[in-house]
This record gives sequence, C-alpha cells and structure tokens, in this order.
Amino acid sequence: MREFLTQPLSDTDPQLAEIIKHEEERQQNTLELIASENHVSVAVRQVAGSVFTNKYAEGYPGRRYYGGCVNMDAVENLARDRAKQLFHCDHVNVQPHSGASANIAVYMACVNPGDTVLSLDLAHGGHLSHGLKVNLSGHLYKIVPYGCSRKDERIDMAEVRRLAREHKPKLIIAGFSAYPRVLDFEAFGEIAREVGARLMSDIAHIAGLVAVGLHPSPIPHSDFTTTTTHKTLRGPRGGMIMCREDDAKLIDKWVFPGTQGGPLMHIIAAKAAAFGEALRPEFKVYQQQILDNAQALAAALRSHGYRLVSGGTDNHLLLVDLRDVHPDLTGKQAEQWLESAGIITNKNMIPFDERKPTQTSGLRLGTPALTTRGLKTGEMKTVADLIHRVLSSDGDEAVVAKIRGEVRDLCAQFPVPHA
Ligand code: DSN
Repeated sequence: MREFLTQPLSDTDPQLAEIIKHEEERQQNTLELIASENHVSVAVRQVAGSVFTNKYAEGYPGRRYYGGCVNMDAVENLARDRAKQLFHCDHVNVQPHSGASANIAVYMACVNPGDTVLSLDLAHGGHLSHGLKVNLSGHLYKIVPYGCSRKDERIDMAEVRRLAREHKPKLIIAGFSAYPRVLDFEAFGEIAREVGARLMSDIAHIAGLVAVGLHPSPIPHSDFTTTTTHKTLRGPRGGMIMCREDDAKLIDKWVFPGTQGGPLMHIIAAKAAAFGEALRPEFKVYQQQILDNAQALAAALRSHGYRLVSGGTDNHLLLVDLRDVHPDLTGKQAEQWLESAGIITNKNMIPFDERKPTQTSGLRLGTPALTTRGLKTGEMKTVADLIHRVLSSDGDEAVVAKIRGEVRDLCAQFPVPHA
C-alpha cells in the first residue's frame, strides 16, 4: 500500500499520465492566443503541487477551525502581504477559488436579491458573472447593462452616468472579459459616489498590467476590486478580493463561511509564489512586452485589411472584426480552422454583432501567453501572417496542414516554461 503511494504517476496510472503528456505536448506545439490564458513558471506549478494540498484550514490566519495550521498561516500571510505590496490596497482576501467566486462574495456583501446592478453588457465584452441571465448574478439581481457607443466602440461614460442616475443601482461593476481599451476607474468611482452605489472593479484580465502601473489602478476609486490570478498576473488558477479596511470583515465573512468552505491552501501558496514573481523588476518588462506585442499584432492584422473593434488596443487583447476581409466567415469557423493549424483563439461577439453568440463575427486574441514564451514584436508579424493565411484558406486541408508545420517550427524556437 505504502509503496503504491510513492510510485510515479506513469507507473500507477499510465492512462492519466498519457493524457497529461498529451496536454504538455499540445501546449508546447500550439500558439496560445486566448487572452485570458498564460503559462505559469515551473516554480508556481511546483508550489501548486506541493504538500499544502493535504491541509484543511477553514478560517483565517490566527483564527483557524483545525489544528496544524502554523504553515498555513505563514503562507496565507505571505500571499496577503505580497498582494498588498503589489496592488497598494488596505486589505486582501486570497481565498476565493476563482474570479466568479470572488464576485459572488462581493455581491453577498453589498447587494440583496432584487437590487439593481449596473454592468457592462455581455454582448459588448462583459463577463458572465456580471449578470448573465443563467448565472447567479443575472438570476438574483436586476441587471441594467451599459455598453459601447456606436461611434467609437468604447464604453460611453456619459451613458453609464445617465443609466446610473436613472436606475440608482446599489452596485456598479467596472470590468470585462473582452474590451481592448483602458477603463476609466476614476470616472466610474465618481458616478458611483454621485448615485450612492458601491463600485466593484473586476480586473481579472488586466491585473498584471495594473500591478506594474501600465494600466491605471482601480484601488483608489473602488470599494471592491476582484481579480483572477491566472491571466496577465500569471499565477495559479484562482481569485482574490481587495478592499478598504472598513469592509475587510464584511468581505472575509462572505468568502468564508459565507460562500466557501476550506481554502485551497496549495493554490494560496502558489498565489504567494506568483505575487513574488510579479514583484520582481522583470515582471514589468514582461508586461510592457505584452503591450508591445499587442500593438504589433494589431498593426500586422490591420495591414492585412482586418478591422479591429475600437480601431486598436490599449491592453493585452484585440477583437478582430472578420467581416471586412471575410464577409461569410463566422468567428466559430475561424476558431476551428485556426485550431487545426495549431493557433488557439476564441470566437467572440463584437459590439452590435448581428450574428448569434454561438457564431459571432469576431475573434478575440491576446498576447500574454506568447509573450511568456519569449515571442516579441517581430514574431507577432509572423503570427498575424499565419492567422491571415488560415482565414483565407477556406479551410483547405493542405494549406492548413502546411501552416500547422510552420506553427510547430515557431513553437519549437520558443519553449513553454519547463523544468
Ligand atoms: N473565461 C475568461 C475569459 O476568457 O475572459 C473569463 O472568466
């Protein structure tokens, strides 16, 4: 029995070991352009797989429900301290299992069922946990959506103000999963204060940029700032909430015991590792390269005739409107052809899209994962050329197979982080 417990996975469960090997190969041999994904360091993966997975630690440092938590307290305090240093916030809760869980805890802390919440329309780049009908947020609260203007496809702050005055929401949400421009957190804060709403800023996508000062910080303007830790921040899959000292007890209570049980201590430890990496000077260089790469990818796609929603990007992602170059090509079909060529993307609605969410006219592309692998602006031109050739191939298998080979060659030059 004990022997079994100490053998490697390849001996004890070759079937599962094989699936993991295939995923390692897939990640190594494909170009990851999903804007919300990244490749973590060897150290972060090592910590996520550490003995911290063995421990229950309900409660918070110094106030746990079980014995044996001395190292749990040390690691959670380390994660909290590093997060506070990184984001300059008063209080942080590092226990949310995900971004959606973090958002739920904030809702429980400040809105009641039936209350009005003002958030970015999902069809204009909002997130499902900000009010999708079939999500708890859309089920419990009266969601009033704001959107982008037709004129420039940017969030129309005058419209946000008008809607806030008209509907008097209890909570305003500033955040997105597909919006390529800077969010004006200061203006959101002013509007929230004017109408007596609380402001939740969800920086899941841009947390890495915010941490190094390459995107304005929401912290001074927001009551609550939520984030995931695995996108631009390049940590383990998880969530986190930041707030002022006044709301610290309320938030902690609504994370545990309000909406979660035992914290994932191995993931909290890996968050500490990632925050440590993010505090290093190299992390700012990495974030700047993400932005430079996004600009280079945008310019190269424009040179092939593609229109980008809002004309370009300020952050790590771009939304490509496929219609000008390929009027009959849906985002769904584009995503599938690109995947066959080893280029991983996702179909995405564009503002005022006439196609259904399952088809879409847009494609969302992001540069964090490619930047982690070491691709720079020169390679972004190559990537844009590869994308354009796939989208112009009409799905021709011979063309796609040839490009697949070129993608593999490019991937071989830029290995994903490995031990
Ligand atoms: N699924 C994430 C994204 O792709 O934006 C958000 O949770």
